[in-house]
Amino acid sequence: MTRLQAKHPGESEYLQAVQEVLESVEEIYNQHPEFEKAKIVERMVEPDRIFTFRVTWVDDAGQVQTNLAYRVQFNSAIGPYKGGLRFHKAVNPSMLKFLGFEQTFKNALTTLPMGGAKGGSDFDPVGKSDAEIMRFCQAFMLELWRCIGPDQDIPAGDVGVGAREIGYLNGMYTKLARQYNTGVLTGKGMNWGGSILRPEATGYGALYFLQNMLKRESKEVQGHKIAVSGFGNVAWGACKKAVELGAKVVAISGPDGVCQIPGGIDSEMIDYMLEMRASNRNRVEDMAERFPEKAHFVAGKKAWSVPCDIALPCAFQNELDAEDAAELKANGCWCCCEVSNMGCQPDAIKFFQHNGVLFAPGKAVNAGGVATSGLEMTQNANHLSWSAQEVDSKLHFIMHSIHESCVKYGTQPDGSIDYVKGANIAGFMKVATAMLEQGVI
Ligand code: 2IT
Repeated sequence: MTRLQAKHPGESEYLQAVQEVLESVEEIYNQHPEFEKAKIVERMVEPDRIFTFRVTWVDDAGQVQTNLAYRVQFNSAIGPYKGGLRFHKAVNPSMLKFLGFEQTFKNALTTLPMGGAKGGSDFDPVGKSDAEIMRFCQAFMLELWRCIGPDQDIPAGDVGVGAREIGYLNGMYTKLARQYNTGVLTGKGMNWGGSILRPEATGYGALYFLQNMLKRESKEVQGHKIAVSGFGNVAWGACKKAVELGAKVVAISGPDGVCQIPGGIDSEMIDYMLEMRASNRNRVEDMAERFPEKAHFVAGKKAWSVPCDIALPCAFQNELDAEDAAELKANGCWCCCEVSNMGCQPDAIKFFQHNGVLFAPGKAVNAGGVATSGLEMTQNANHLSWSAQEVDSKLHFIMHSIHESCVKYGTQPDGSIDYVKGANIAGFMKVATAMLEQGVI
């Protein structure tokens, strides 16, 4: 780790992600001298390559704007590079390296043949018009298109990149490549190669994983109070499925504060989350203004301040710290299912694990999103169009398999499951074995 720190100065998020995995796999790694001999860890912690490019575009005021953009192709031992694009003002190489590293393990857990990648830009969508979003996406694709392809690297959405952005990106790709290639991006619209249920899949998959966790404890989702952070695509899908399963979502939060919803979120409010995301205003207070009789806004507070049974971080990395974890526990929370990538800080995870709060990490919980991207790729390659029931039953199966993998590798001597360890070891074993079998490259 010390050598890695020296090689990646200041890349704290990336080092945080690597540290967690190395801690989890240390024991099993030491039992496999062939991994050590092939220097699997030293190779696995470095991305295969990173493309860096400038994106220049013109805003609505006629001003020329320049952003930085990247594609981190992390690991392709088990399949073509696959992972989302993030548009957010804080995007930098360290963030995309941590996300690409996590993606490699997550994709390995899905049971599907996909390698790991991540990309994006420090472009800030907040306050941008639709026309500005389109011009930025087009300028971004002008560079990215040479790095991607259906058997090479298949990007998708992430924070700040949803169905609208994938549309603009795909339009420009088609124009540049002079061929309609359905398999180059996932998260496409339903009329042009997209998979039914892809928009919902990350949130739905998270709730299916939660169901598997609770079943082991002879509990169920129904009747419990859930606090959710965020109001983007992932939070939206999680709320939809939580309500369908009979839970009560009592809080959603944003960068400006939290909306308390004592009666539980309803379908009208869930639909409104999509408008909030599309508006690029990035404020959760809009929900309380639109539904004053149902939601109450508290400025500067997180969702974790609202008493609940289950916490679902669905927004951004490191969004839940040790203090939040203690407040949740003190208010009666007994389960935290991390939906955002690396949503909980290491101290918060330790607190949950040492205080009897069930915890599962993002790379297991949120893998339903990329798994359904994989299902979209299969449909594209075979000119198929599966029904919602078909996709949903495959998603159920995949989330169940991921849970089984966590149980296989994460069962502790006392019978409890360390989901962090389980997910990391399961992902690691698959990628490490594939790397070993394919030689030193
Ligand atoms: O973090 C993730 O898994 C995603 N943003 C989805 C990636 C994908 O390729 O669907």
